[in-house]
Amino acid sequence: MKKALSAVSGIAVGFLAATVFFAEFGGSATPTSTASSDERSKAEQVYVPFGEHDDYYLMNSGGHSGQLFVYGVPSMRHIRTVPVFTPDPATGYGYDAESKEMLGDYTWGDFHHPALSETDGDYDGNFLFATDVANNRVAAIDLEDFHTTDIMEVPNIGGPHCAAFVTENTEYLFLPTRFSLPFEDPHASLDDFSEEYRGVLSAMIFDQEQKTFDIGYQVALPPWSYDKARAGKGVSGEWAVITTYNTEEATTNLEINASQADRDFIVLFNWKGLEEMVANGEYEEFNGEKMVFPENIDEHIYLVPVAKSPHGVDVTPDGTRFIASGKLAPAMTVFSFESAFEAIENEDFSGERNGIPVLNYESVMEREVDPPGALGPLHTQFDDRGNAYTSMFISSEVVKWNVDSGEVLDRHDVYYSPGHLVAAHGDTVEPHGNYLVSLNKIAKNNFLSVGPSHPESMDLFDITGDEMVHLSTTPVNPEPHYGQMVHRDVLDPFHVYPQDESDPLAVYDQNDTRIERNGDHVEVFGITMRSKFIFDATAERPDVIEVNEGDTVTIHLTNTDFDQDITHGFGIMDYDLNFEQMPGQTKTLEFVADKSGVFPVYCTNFCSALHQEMTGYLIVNPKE
Ligand SMILES: [Cu+2]
Repeated sequence: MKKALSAVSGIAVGFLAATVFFAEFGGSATPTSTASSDERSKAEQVYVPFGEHDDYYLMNSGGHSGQLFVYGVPSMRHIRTVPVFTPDPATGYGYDAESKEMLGDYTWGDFHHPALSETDGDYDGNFLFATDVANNRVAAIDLEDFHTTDIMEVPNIGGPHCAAFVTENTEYLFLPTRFSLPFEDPHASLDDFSEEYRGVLSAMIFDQEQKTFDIGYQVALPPWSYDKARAGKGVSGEWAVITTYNTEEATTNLEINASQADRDFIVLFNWKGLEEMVANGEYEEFNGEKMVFPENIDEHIYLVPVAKSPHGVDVTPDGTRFIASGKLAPAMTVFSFESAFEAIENEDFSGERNGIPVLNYESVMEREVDPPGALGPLHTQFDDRGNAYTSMFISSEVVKWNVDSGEVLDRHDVYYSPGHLVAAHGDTVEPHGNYLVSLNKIAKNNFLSVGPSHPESMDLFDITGDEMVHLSTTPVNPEPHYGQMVHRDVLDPFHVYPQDESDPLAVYDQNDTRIERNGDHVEVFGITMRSKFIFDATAERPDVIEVNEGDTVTIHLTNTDFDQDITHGFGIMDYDLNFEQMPGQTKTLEFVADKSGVFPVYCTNFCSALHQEMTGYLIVNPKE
């Protein structure tokens, strides 16, 4: 495994190069002019010399921007924005026919927790999954080209905040939801919340060959809010855990009313058992889905009491324990999966809620870890030496502690108010134990002021030693709810779309370019290449499309520059249309020519010395 080794060699190379760099440009690198040698060594650790690449990809959710942000670690440089739930003119996502259909009519999404696909409990680099809390959508980003490949709107659910968390071999992604909604009667009154509402969990399946989602089954959970979820690993591989809050079933002023009970619950369920039940036809058809009702079965779904209003729940790399962090209780609670299985076996229950057995807290809980003065524990990541790292939202720090003993080993401030932490492979069976990033909600005055709205921020830590070393702080696009840090060797993106002779819309030879008219439908089969558009090679002006006002126009374009990084664009002035076209790619634009006149078209993505000449015209003749 590369991990620590590459970090160490990276530091050594970085040190050499940085020495040269700082020697040459000594005066301009302001922070070093007054920095101690200790500070310089931090700078060298995050410096990636020209010609070298970062060790890790950090893929952060972009919250209500609906986008994915990709950074390099340790440099923390922003490398790419990938649009997922939101249209993006820079790439034409949401403009071309295929992505427009995928997005539907939505103009925003609330991208929460990203999850990489896994094989044997570690990232396999194939896909990244995302959920949209605002519009009940789930998306897959293909990591071969870093583009969104499928989006599905999931019925019956109310904001998949807990998602997406995948099982060890990406059998399922679970989408438990933040809001409970009316179940049978879509207009059921809030007065009847406890009887008429449900918080539905959706077990999603992703077909990696077809690159499409499907729903395996759904579970009609009690009318509570579901906050975070994790799939088990190894011994707990067939199980998953979800935190709940508002088990008070309050319908207003949740700040107070959902914080009354001393304990909420973790839902512990056996996804494999539920899968087998559903395969045997033991479910009820509900609104087109296979729905399981926990109160009607006597196995597979249990509740574990937990300190009030928990937020995160995380599973240790070896899969033996799950750790809940109570945002209103200052402790991390360590639970044993094996004790839970034993309690289930022995029916060691303290009662039931909504028809679901509640396991005896004392039997399942292993220890409560309560570092003095540490407030607001939220999320936990892991290293490769048996240690856990938990973010403290209120006391703005990371606490490092040993999972086996509960001993607190180190604490370090972050700047400020951390939500999630993300470590290198930090939620897999094999964490790398070298880098940890704190995703902070607040930056205050860390960066140049850009007005009243301050950026969020990321703190990078070196966690290879006994003490965490703070390396850098970086502004970050809002809002990173979570991230995935994956080693660069796991991914292998391609650079040019392969020629696809079976695609009837693709044109690879200038002689095949053409403009076809069928009634009031005009269809263009054209080419983009350095440095021109060819819509019809036989025409007097091959770079002109002439249509009549009111025509439906379909333009298929193929970029025939099969060269790395020769990307073109296609923008039509005054028609609010633009897309990016990567090497070898075929894309389609569809619109109604509802304005007459002469409209320049041009390449929007700088491509060559004669990029400025890469133009043409759309001529729309007025109605007679
Ligand atoms: Cu171009």
